Amino acid sequence: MTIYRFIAGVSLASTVLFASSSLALAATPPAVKGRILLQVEKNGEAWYVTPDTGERFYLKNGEGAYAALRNFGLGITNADIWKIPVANYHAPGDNDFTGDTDKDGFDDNMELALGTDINKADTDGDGYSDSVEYASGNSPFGSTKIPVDSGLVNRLKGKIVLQVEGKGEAWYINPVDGKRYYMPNGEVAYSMMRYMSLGITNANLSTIPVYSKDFDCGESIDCMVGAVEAGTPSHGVITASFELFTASIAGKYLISYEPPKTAGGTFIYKTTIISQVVNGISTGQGAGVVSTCTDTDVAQFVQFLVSSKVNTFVASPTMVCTSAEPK
Ligand SMILES: [Ca+2]
Ligand SMILES: [Ca+2]
Ligand SMILES: [Ca+2]
Repeated sequence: MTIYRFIAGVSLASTVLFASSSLALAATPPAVKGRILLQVEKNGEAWYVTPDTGERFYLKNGEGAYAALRNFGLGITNADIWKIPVANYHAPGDNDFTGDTDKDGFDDNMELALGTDINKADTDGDGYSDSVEYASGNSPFGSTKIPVDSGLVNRLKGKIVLQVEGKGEAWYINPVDGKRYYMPNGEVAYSMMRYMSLGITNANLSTIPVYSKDFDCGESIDCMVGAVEAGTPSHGVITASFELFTASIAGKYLISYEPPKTAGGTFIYKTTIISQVVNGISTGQGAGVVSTCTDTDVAQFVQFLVSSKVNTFVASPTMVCTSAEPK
């Protein structure tokens, strides 16, 4: 029995998809739905293609990947997830790698998610280690087989599932092998998804529509930056303190972004004050601005978002916006 254990040093995509640049695509081809694509002609940017609508979402980094897990994740019961084969994967660059205490071939992180004993190589004491049991389709908890449900696996291929009866553990169902890959956090998810990706040319990527529903970035500025760079409508919460003229301001703000509807069009961003203190006095909630920006180069807005992360808002000379207090 071979236990596959992917190790560090694996570089970018192995296969370039649609290498023929003359191929014109009318819609997202089924082969890329649920897959991760890597832009090999740029800097290896990674995109997740939604399995249902075939739209691509930009995975900027680990934070972006974590946001994707939360937004795209479907709840799954423990009874159902048990019917999906498990892949044994240790992601390159997994900084939270907690090792394999009992040396059974499964990292502790993975065992905690699976419910096997992290201190016992052979949880059920039948002579076969925990990872060997899963790899051979046997239960590590007793003398039964894992009841793989191929119909369920096929329905979930390319999807991200979250264990609603557990701690929200996230798994990606790889459409290539129909196995579930555990993603304990955004960094692991990001490196794992890149590892499993397909290379794609810029021309072919451009035929796949960008994710168009409002994307909830939570408190991740990196996620919001990624969404804005990609042209996905998005919102996120910024916590910042800054000086404006003679005022010291600290607050929590909801910021939303609507991309231009057409090339060269305007984009809109809105702020809503969740809480704000000016010179030590609370100004309450709700007030904010709606800005229609005539500069189509969203790089300026991205710069604003990035600067908010370190509380040094950069005023943009070229991002010209018409702002109004909301009614
Ligand atoms: Ca182990
Ligand atoms: Ca074990
Ligand atoms: Ca066993």
